[in-house]
Amino acid sequence: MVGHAFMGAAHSHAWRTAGHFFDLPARPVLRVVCGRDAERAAAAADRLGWESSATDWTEVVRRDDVDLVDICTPGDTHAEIAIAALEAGKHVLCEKPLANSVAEAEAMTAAAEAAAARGVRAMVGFTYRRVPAVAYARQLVAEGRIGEVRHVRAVYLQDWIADPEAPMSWRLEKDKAGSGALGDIGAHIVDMAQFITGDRLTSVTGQLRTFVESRPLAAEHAGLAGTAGSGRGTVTVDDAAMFLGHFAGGAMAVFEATRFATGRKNAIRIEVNGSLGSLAFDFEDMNVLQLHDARDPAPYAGFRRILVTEPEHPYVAAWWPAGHGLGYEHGFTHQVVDLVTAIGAGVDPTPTFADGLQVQRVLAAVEESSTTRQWQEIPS
Ligand code: 4PW
Repeated sequence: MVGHAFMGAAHSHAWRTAGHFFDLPARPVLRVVCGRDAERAAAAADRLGWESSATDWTEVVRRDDVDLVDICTPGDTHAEIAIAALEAGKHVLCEKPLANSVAEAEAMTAAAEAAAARGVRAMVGFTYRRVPAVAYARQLVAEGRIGEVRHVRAVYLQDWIADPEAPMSWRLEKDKAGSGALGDIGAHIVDMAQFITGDRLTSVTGQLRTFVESRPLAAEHAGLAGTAGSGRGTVTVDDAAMFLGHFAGGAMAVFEATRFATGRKNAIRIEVNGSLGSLAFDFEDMNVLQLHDARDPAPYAGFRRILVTEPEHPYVAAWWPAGHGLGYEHGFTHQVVDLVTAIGAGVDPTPTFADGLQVQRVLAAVEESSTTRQWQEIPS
């Protein structure tokens, strides 16, 4: 694994846990974790359960005792590491968004497709697809439970930088993160909307906004929180993004991604309205999926709250008895399960790098439309 901060901790937990609950075709061995600073990488190896640590990823991706490279670094390094790993014959799991630009994502997808011909697999980490309620929503749409999809309303709301004195982080620097709320969290709702509907965005138009352009530099950072140090830095990404979209199948979509929604911590809310009913999900109540059946007689009609903790629901049978619930980390565990299962079966895991590239094209089109104020087509 390359990188060992917030995502590195989430992925490590998943690698350690997956085989305890699911039958995997291979047993993950946490061989080596890589970071720029030797002392911090060694401490991370110890804390997160890796056998060893290293500082040079170019050596790590070539090691004979490494079969898979998990990329948990900021976006500016994804393309270089992923392409080198795939060329060295290693399977790759890469955090989202796939890259910082469409050009990088295209190069990564080309490398993944060349590697697939040699049996080497690549997957991008859109982990919220693997929340059972989200996977179940997709299943219900695919079964025709809500009929023809007409509206998708998706928001991703956080507030960790709403305070103008919250310190800088790599997530606020364009050269490291590629974009701000748009790529970091907007990418998730684009992926989730396309995943749940089984459809593809064909055009978008939107706006980006940076509310706070100067912030204290960080003394240190852990997860999304940091403590302010001395000096100030410039925010070079969007704080918030909103956009409209059209789906190939005819549905209309509204998206909003912001880190300035005071009081909202990780509110990923998606509502899908179809000709026969509606579905609604909120990550802050992640074990629940709401379903409205438009065929119910009026006196009884309304949204029903389905507790997605039954063994019939996606992923759930491997865990706890009904009603005992799952959390943020389980999506990452399911990601490992699906990846290792696909590798064992000799098939491409999803979302593929091509899926990541398509999301990247949506992000780029939103950014472009924010300047041109025109609708932008998404090339298929
Ligand atoms: O899901 C989100 C991520 O994609 C997390 O809440 C934080 O914001 C960490 O990175 C992004």
